[in-house]
Parts: sequence; C-alpha cells; structure tokens
Amino acid sequence: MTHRRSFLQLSGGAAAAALLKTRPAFAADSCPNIVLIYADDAGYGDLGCYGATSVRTPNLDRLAQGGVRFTDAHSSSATCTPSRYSMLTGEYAWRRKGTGVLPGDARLIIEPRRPTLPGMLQQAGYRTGVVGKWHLGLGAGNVDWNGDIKPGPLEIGFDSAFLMPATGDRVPCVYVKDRRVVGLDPNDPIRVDYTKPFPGEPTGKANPELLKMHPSHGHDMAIVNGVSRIGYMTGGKAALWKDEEMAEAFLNAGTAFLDQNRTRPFFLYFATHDIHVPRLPNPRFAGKTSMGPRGDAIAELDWTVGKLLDHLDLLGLTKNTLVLFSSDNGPVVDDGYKDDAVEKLGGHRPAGPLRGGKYSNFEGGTRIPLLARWPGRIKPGQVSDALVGQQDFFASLADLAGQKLGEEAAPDSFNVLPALLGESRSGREWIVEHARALSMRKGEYKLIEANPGQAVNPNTNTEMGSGAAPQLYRVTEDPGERRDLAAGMPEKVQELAGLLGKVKASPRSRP
Ligand code: NG6
Ligand code: CA
Repeated sequence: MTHRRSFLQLSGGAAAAALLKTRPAFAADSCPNIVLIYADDAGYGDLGCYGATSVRTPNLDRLAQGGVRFTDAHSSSATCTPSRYSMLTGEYAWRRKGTGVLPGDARLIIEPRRPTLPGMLQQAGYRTGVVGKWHLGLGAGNVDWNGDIKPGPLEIGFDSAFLMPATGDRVPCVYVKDRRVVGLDPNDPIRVDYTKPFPGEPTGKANPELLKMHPSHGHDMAIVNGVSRIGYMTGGKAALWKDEEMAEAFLNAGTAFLDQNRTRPFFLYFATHDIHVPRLPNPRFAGKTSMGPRGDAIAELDWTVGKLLDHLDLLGLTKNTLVLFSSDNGPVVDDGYKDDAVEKLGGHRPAGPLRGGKYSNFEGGTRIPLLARWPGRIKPGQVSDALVGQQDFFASLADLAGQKLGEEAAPDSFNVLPALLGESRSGREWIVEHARALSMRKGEYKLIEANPGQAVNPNTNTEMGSGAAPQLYRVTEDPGERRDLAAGMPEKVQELAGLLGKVKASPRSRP
C-alpha cells in the first residue's frame, strides 16, 4: 500500500488514476522498492558491523542493525566484471569467454536480448536505474564516445543510467548519462586507445612530475586530474571527472532517481567507486581514519550509504524499500597506487578472519559483506550464516516481484528469498567460487581446484590460494583456510570435485 498512499499524498486523485493506468500488472502492493548498493573492493573485515575498529561505519552499522547481516554471502567472482555480470544475468561468468576484468573501451558483454535482473524487474512494473560503476562494456566495439553510446544499460533493462564507464583507474574518465558523455564539448572530442599513447599527451610514465598520486605498479598511462590511469585518452577536457567529487556526483544522481520515481516501484542499482583505486575521497574525509586514503574511502562509502538512507527517510520510502548492500569482490591493500594503504594499515584486517582477498581463491576473494534491510518485512537485528550468492538476487527478487523465470533466464540463480529476508537460515547448499581457479563450497567444506602458480601475487601481496594439487578446507571451523585436509579426505575431495564437474558440464545449475 505504501506506494499508492504516498502517491495520493503527493499528487492527488487524478494522478492516482494515471498511476493505475500506467502501472502494469504488478504482483501486489507488498512489492517493495529495491535499492542495491554495490561497493567496490570492500572486504569482509572493512565495516564496523563486521568487526572493523580502525574505521567507523555508523551508517552501514545502522543498516545492519535494521535487518539481516550475512556471514557467508558471496560475490560470484574475486574481481569486478565477472561479479557484476553474474549478478545482473544470474549466470556464472566463468561459463562465458570475455567476462574478465574489461578495459575501458570494451564492448557491452551482456547481450541485449538475454534476460537480466533489471529487465525482469522492468517487466514486473519497476522503474529501473543504474548509477555508478558499470564495467560491463559499452557499445558494440570501437565505441565513439562523442555520439550515442549504445548498446549499454538502456538496452539491457535499465530505464536510466548515470555511469562511470569502467573503473576509476581506467580511461575514459568521464560520466555517461543514459547514452551521452556528460559535459562534453563537441569541439574537443574524446578519443580512447588502450594500445598506444596519443602523441603530445603526457603519461604517468614519462611525466611523473605531473602526478599527485603515483602508481606502485601499472597505472602509468594517461594522466587525468593528476593521476595516471590504465589506457590512453585525449580530448573531452570539459567532461573529465574529479575523483574527489565522484562520490557526491553519484549520490546526487542516485537521489535524483529516487525523487523522480518515488511514486512507483523502483529498482536502483547504485554502484559506488569507493573503495577502489585510485583512492581520492573528498578532502573532508581526509584523516577521518588513521589508515590514510583507503580508510578515508571507507568513511566516504559509509557517508554515501547514510545519505541514501536519509533520502529514503525524507521521501517516506524507508518502510517499503528493500535495501541490499554488498561488494563486488574482496579487499586489496596495494592495488597499484602509492596511497599509504600498506604503510598505514596498522592492525586493520580488510578480510577479517578470512585468508586472501581480491583475486584470491581463498574465502577473502569472494566472501563479502551483505546486508538486507526492509523495515516493512524483515525483522531487525539478525545475523545469518545462510550461504547465499549475488547471482541469486535474480531468482530471489523475481519471486519477490511475482515474476516467473523463463527457461533461459538466470541459469545459475537460486531462489534464496526466505534467507535474504531473514525468514530462513538455509540458503543454498553449495556455491561455486571463482577466482584464478574454481572452488566448490558445500556444507562445511571447500575444495579449491588444482591451480599451479605463484602463492603470493608480488604486486598486491595477495595470497592467491594456488596449488599444484586440489586443496580442501573445513571452512566452518577453519575460516582462515590454514589446514589443507585434502590428503586425508580423498572421498570428500572426490565428492566436491564431482559436483563441480557436473556444474561445469551443464549449462545451468538452477533447480
Ligand atoms: C587490475 C588493476 C587493478 C584493478 C583491477 C580491476 C593493474 C596493475 N591492476 O588489472 O588496479 O583496476 O584490474 O579491479 O592494472 S576491479 O575491481 O575492477 O576488478
Ligand atoms: Ca572490485
């Protein structure tokens, strides 16, 4: 009822009639609005409500207290693009070639005709919007940043978009609103190249004297806002973003979406740049923590979440809005810039009790924070150890919105709605984790496939979880994956390897 009531209050009876006309067959008035806040590289141990003490996250903690905090939730992958691909399509990214970390000029990797989470919600009558980090490619190859940029989010189920095309550390460093670069001067066209520099343009490699933040590895190409990035670009000067203003730019786009859609069911996918590199939070967060820019970026992330929650309050939408908060992969400390993250880490453990982080096969790679709050339905103050994955949002929210999934849709998405709503403690029985290798988590155990390679990534200092033989851990009692049980438990190894083999061999795993 909340939607209709607030609509009447705002706009009167005539508008209500219009609402009845424009609103498609909508399952029930019990369908909530949905705001999915998706942080970048925020680790299992980075939030106060997950045990962090070197940084305060009062807004995330209040979100956690207002609903369910999950202790065994997973991104589908240990990096960004594949996690986002899986979350929006309900398909494990490792089934598809070309779903690894994308360059900033990559083509859209979600085929416009395939069923998507936002498309499903659109069909259910939701207004859908995406704000923030995209990193799923734009255009059909060789995209011209100076014209209509498509296909993109508008072709795969979003009604509106305000995007950072790829990552903060990849060109082009401009915002895209719907299909156009924001603030672009047509007399200063943008060109992007990931193979060779533009003659005459400075680079981080050749002109380190122009930098306010220096790379520690990679990131020595185009210089934008005093920071060298991955890839080369020229032109578009008036459209270039300022990293320090990005959180606010996204917040404003997010609250504008809420304002515009407050009278109807909406889905807002709000993907922050925080706390990815380059970490340049607004100066007002400088020194908020003792951890330097990485800690301050967590403070900025928390501020963003607080402002979004406040805005829902302001619009009277809190009670009937399901807010989900999660992260696309585990934490990394040095991800390519000299930003004091290593030096100032102190006792903070970005992955909490878990081993590894972003890029790693260990739990730190994909076990991430997940919070769910919906005051109208979810009992507050819960902690749940249900096993759930972000690829499950598709089937679960379809159930919530009264949508039946077609045969083709969301092949790896399980309906874990009762767990998401804190009404059941059982999520899925098993899940595939994806980093360098695949792992099978089932019950108390986790099997990491054999994946020979460096034990530690020398750039990021991540423990990768590599090994010439399969590794078996009893993660319930050994969350830090210290005791490899494979040699003594060949049957368990076989059971999990067999299940993983079956999931790989079949194009879908959804029941
Ligand atoms: C890596 C980048 C890293 C980060 C990552 C993607 C280098 C040396 N490292 O290749 O900085 O951008 O890609 O991160 O270039 S993600 O969160 O979008 O997956
Ligand atoms: Ca990420």
